[in-house]
Amino acid sequence: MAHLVINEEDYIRRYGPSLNYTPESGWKTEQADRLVKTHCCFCGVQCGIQLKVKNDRIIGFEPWEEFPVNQGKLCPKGIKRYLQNEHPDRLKNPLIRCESGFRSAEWEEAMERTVTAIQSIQSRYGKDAFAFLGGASMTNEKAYLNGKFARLALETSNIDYNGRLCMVSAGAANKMAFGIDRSANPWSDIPKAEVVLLAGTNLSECFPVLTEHVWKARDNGGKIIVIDPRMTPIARTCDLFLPVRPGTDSALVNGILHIMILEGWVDEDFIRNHTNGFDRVRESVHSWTPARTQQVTGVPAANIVKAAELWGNARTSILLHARGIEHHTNGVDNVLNYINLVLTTGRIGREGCGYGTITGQGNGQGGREHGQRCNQLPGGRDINDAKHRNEIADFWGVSESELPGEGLTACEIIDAIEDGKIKGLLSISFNPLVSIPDSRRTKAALEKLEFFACIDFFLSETGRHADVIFAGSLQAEDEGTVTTGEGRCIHLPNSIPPPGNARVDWKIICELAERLGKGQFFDFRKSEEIFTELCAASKGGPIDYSGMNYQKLEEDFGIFWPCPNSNHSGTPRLFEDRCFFFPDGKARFHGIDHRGPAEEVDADYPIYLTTGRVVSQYLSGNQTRRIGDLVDQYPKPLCEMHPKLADRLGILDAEEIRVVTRRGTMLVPAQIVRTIRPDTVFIPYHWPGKQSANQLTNRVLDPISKIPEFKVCACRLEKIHDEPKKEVPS
Ligand SMILES: Nc1nc2c(c(=O)[nH]1)N[C@H]1C(S)=C(S)[C@@H](COP(=O)(O)OP(=O)(O)OC[C@H]3O[C@@H](n4cnc5c(=O)[nH]c(N)nc54)[C@H](O)[C@@H]3O)O[C@H]1N2
Ligand SMILES: Nc1nc2c(c(=O)[nH]1)N[C@H]1C(S)=C(S)[C@@H](COP(=O)(O)OP(=O)(O)OC[C@H]3O[C@@H](n4cnc5c(=O)[nH]c(N)nc54)[C@H](O)[C@@H]3O)O[C@H]1N2
Ligand code: SF4
Ligand SMILES: [Mo]
Repeated sequence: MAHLVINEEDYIRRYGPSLNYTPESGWKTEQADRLVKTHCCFCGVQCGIQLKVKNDRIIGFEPWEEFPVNQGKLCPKGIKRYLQNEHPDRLKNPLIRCESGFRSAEWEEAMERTVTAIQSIQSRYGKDAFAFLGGASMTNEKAYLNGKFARLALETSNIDYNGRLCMVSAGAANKMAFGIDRSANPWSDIPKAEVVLLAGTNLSECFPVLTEHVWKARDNGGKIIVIDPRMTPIARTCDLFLPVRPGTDSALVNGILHIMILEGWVDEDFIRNHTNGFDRVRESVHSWTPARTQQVTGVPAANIVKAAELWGNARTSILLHARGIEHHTNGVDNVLNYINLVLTTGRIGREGCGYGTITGQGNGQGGREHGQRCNQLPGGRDINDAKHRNEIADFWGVSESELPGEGLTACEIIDAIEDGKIKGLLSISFNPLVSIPDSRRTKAALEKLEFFACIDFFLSETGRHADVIFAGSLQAEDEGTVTTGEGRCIHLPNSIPPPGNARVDWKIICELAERLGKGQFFDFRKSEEIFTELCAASKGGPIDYSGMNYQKLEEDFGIFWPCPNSNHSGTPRLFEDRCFFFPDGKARFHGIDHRGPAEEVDADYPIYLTTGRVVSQYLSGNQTRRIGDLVDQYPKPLCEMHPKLADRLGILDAEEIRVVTRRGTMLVPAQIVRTIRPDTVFIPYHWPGKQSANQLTNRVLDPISKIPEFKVCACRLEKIHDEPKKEVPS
């Protein structure tokens, strides 16, 4: 295999000192047997990387410069990801709960226990009393298999996935506005845009490698607008920063649209010929004068006008957003309104012109496409649509009536467990105890389960509540595909086998299915066979992969869907023909009447709390909290606050304080920074137990997407040595 060789100086310049290098003894690289060209296991950018493998162990990495998205560059997590495989905590055997905690068990016993429990629970309480939770860190193959397993083997309607905490607001809004749920442009369009608008994304910490694409736009003379309550690293280099009050984006966008319409900075031809519903937008933005918008959003009126002017008059532009606008009870509205901004100027479907949802998890895009959502069948089909149901029932060789209907979403599944309606759970690639809001309730729910099994490679905080833990596979230990934030489906070769008695995830699922008497539907011998079936199942559906195969994916750094036949080379940029995915070909505007967050600040809880990420930690932290260098960069949660707020409350930098919400209390050191609104505090959420930000957050959901409101609730700050002013309501 051809690979890139770089010398040690280059290596150190790029990646910093290595464990294998000391100034005294020089470069001590273990000689690899092979280099595997693959991708990072973390975020949705899916940077290319080459893993160094020796004797079926991963011993390091080298850059993969040919992969166009990152051209060899990696962020701190990508650099350290290889340290997971050899980690001493790696689960190598199934575990079964016992009096003293957990004991190692044989696969036979773990399987038998699980199947007996599933059958017992379902015979006593009905099929839906056993639920399945999946995840979008897993490959497309596993996403497809999870959906098929829940519907045909468990026969439950209650399957959902951790993406429900993530990109579902965009998923819903994209479908409502464009008729298709995918970013419209490849990242290579970013540098070609005259204006790049970044809404609710801490791009440089969460998608570090994309920062360079944005900076290239600036090098080309482009202007960058950032909308965020915090002046994140990318905001520090932008041309216009709008420090929006948490939860008020849809008001802000109404204010910007108000000016654009007033000034005529709209593309009337595009609106007339290619869209519906603009009149409703005119109505809903009518009263959003700059003064009113400033009052609601906290953004100075002059800068609202400036944003309208920059966006309204650009010749090319890209709007990118992530969870900052989605993690709200009005998350779908927010995304729809930002899409209104794009459609109003007609700048979409051309080079350097468009829109994108930056997907979070490694397979944030593909994980939401192939049927592991409660309302979805393969190929992005709708489980409530009779035609779609018949297509998949025929494809699987079952009758339509055998397919369960729409089930509960992820947080609703946890609620139903708490209510005693769901009694058993199988979870893979999800750590809800850390990642779902109001963790006290999540814990109560997990303790109520009659039976809980999970599949993981590290014991997670949620896993500690399990009866059975199956030792599954890390990304490098399996083969498969993922679909990146661009809509590019890429192939991940198998780098090494799972260690010890650990097994490849999908084989665990297939064996459970067989033991449940449904083996005929799960007769897969390699992941490629699952992909072939997934592609065939998607044929004719809204998300069509049917022209793809592993070889084709390898040949051209992946393929962008739709790819509806074997001669098709994929679709990097959507809507080039000005045709949207509705019968009339027109995109849809949605007039948005701004709704505030579910919990407003008041006298008792006067400060906004928002939560999110830091660069060196990943999600619930179950993977990155085990990697020393990443822990050193940011070892524990801190509560970011503005000096004005700190002064008012007499709080010093690094002083431990108490953050109180209606859900719970957290002790956390203050971090005093000038880069946050004075009415807002920020806590990253990557830690469990008493360090978990989700002790504080509010489990209220967007009515359409059912995403929780992670990005805003009301809190108060207390000095620990002061007496608390009030009892925390229980
Ligand atoms: N280092 C790191 N990278 C990651 C991840 C990780 O855990 N760690 N996770 C991956 C995943 S799954 C995801 S989903 C993405 C998330 O990527 P991002 O969405 O970029 O990250 P977050 O920190 O969740 O939130 C982004 C920003 O939203 C802002 N924000 C809060 N409230 C509002 C609001 O009301 N309006 C606006 N406009 N902004 C607001 C916050 O201040 C924050 O800077 O990152 C991916 N990449
Ligand atoms: N307060 C607050 N909470 C949040 C957010 C926020 O911004 N604020 N963000 C939300 C978002 S956007 C997200 S995406 C969620 C994420 O929340 P989770 O999905 O719960 O977080 P992960 O850390 O990815 O948990 C996945 C678990 O699966 C395991 N795992 C990972 N990959 C695989 C695999 O391929 N196979 C198997 N078998 N196991 C695997 C990991 O070891 C880990 O234990 O958190 C949400 N929670
Ligand atoms: S930017 Fe994302 S995909 Fe790239 S190295 Fe970092 S975590 Fe991995
Ligand atoms: Mo996410």
